[in-house]
Amino acid sequence: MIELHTWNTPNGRKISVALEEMGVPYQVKVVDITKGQQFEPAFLAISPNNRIPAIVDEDGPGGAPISVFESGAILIYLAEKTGQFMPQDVRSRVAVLEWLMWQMGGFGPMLGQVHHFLTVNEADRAYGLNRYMKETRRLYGVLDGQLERAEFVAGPLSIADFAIIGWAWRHERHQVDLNDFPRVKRWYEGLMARPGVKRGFEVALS
Ligand SMILES: N[C@@H](CCC(=O)N[C@@H](CS)C(=O)NCC(=O)O)C(=O)O
Repeated sequence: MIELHTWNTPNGRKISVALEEMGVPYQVKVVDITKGQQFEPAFLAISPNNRIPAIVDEDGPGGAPISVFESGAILIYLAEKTGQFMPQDVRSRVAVLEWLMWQMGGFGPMLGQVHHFLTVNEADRAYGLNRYMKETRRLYGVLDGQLERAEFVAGPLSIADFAIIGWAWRHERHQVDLNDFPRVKRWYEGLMARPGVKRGFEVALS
């Protein structure tokens, strides 16, 4: 049984979606980041950067427990553990890692800045909101272009799709209309119709 330490956010949802799609049993351990629980010593012991998500796998390598923080590292760990959603051959694997890193470095941090600047008072908002909204739309355009060439982001369905959909799930919050990105819309609706993905978004994380 894997413990998933998390909260109801895009980064948290990536992992519940992956676990559901992989059919791995897990137990949710809620970390309420609105109450500062991410700073509690027991959580910092497994996630020293005080951010969700993190996992503890009692049955780690060699049968010994392992903890993993950073959602990208968790997705790679789970793919390697289960042999799912990450191809073995180097070319295909590189494509998955490229799009996973693209999400981790851009299609998440930049979208999160839009969420932030939408909450600040109007006097402080304009420069940041304009900058990050522009970058968010550029990233959606890059994704749309990739999905014109491939059914899923790296070819076959992979952990990169789970990482990206965690954030695309919040498109209304960062004020992106998916009708402006028709291939992203097709990909998004197709993934959201999958039973595993659905369960991953429905499971209670708070
Ligand atoms: N790069 C990290 C980012 C995780 C992250 O930003 N988590 C947020 C919620 S989505 C968090 O735990 N924030 C609490 C805090 O900053 O104190 C990952 O992908 O795991």
